[in-house]
Amino acid sequence: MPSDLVIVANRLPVDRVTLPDGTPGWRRSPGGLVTAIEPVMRASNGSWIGWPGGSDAELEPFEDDGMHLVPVGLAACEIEEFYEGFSNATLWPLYHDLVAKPEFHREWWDSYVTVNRRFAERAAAESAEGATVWVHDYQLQLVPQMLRELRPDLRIGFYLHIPFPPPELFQQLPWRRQILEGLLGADLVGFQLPGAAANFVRLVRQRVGHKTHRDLVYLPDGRTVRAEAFPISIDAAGFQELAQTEAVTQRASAIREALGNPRRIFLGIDRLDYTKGIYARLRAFGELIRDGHFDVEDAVFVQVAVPSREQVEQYRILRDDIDRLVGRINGDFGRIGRPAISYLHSSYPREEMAALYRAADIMVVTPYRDGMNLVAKEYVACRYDDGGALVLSEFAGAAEELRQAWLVNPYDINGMKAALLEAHQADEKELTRRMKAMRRTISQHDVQAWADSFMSVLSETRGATHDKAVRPARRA
Ligand code: GDG
Repeated sequence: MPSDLVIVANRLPVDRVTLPDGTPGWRRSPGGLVTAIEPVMRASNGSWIGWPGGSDAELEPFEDDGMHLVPVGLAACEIEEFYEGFSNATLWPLYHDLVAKPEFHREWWDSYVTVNRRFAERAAAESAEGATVWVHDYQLQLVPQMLRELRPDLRIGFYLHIPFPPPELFQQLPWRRQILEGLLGADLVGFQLPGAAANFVRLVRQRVGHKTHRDLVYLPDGRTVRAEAFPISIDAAGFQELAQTEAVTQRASAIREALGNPRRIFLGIDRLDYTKGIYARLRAFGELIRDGHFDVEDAVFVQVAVPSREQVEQYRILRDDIDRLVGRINGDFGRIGRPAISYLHSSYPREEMAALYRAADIMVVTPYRDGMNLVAKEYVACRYDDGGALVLSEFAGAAEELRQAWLVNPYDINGMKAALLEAHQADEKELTRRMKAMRRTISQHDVQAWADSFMSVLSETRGATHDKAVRPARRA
């Protein structure tokens, strides 16, 4: 049955897996997008279109835990060219300040176009007359325009979860104009931060030649597109509730016990990604031990690195680099039963994440560039005791809201060392003051508020037109 609300995202909120008895089944997949959208979907009975992972033959739509899920298949060569290639080795580094060098390949682009078209066609088929379609993220930037051509009756929103780069960087992309035009198929284009929305509007003016005013773009066909920031958040109450359960409380003490009850536990939890600054933060911690500021008897760093994009070369190189660094730091400073860094290359259930947040005294989040960073917000949500410290990169979107964190520049190792030390030495009064303020922010701006505000602006934006006589701006 066609739906009135359709979510289109690269991934379904479940992964195709082989169960222990050998039969195929589904497992919840981790990741920011899933964490953010799930509660919204449940509340509105919609459909979710996405890739189930793997390259199985086309799967039929199915119901899972109250959600109507519509799988879109990818062939093995599309996983390589569309997903690992154009999405994760071209767009991902380009949109994250060139932290790694983006690769430009024409075959990858062709595959990106093909797969975007498949998603658009699927969305067109699933949508009821006048339905709202919400397209997500950098893998699907052509879908809004393709979908609008197929179904002009739809209300289309697009949300970018990662940063949108300044024109100076975006202009490197050989297909810059096609991407901008793809996004302009939406009625509303949402970003994490106002700066990203401003970058987009400026590029549209310069590169496509449309007239713009503040956050509005005036198209020659009379349509108006709005570009606006909607900083994403988490299910703050849900996290707090989980953190308060007996099981999580006990597990948090068991973790501290297993680590030898050190005076201070530092924690990092990230997908193993070169944008997250894992290497630099571990180096800073290692140097603090070397310089005699910490002793492995009273401080330990727990780093969870969730396996990610393991087929992409840059990610394999990063994994090797971190393995070597951790080995060296533990070899130099660890003692029997007391490693300086407890390094875990694995993913964990939500309960274990909450227990780690509860066990940690200092949460260290140091990306070189991050759209938002939900881990920082989850840590704050779990600190219902108003304790714990957050060390946060200025270059994470979350830094615009969590002003009371110890803000650091991850490129400045000495600055990072100073902040880690300060957070480590802060007294309880200082910790409480900062954490209380951050908790207030998170509880007021949770994921429900995020989704509600996007949806409400989208419903006002749809159908907005302007006088077609508006003259286009000068073409760059
Ligand atoms: C992108 C943007 C933006 C992680 N490991 C496990 C696990 N997770 C969950 C965390 C958190 C989410 O995944 C990670 O979100 P982040 O925001 O930290 O980072 P990205 O994956 O890079 O997300 C980012 C986000 O989209 C949302 O718009 O904030 O900037 O890059 O929720 O808890 N969850 C479980 N086990 C794990 O091992 N259960």
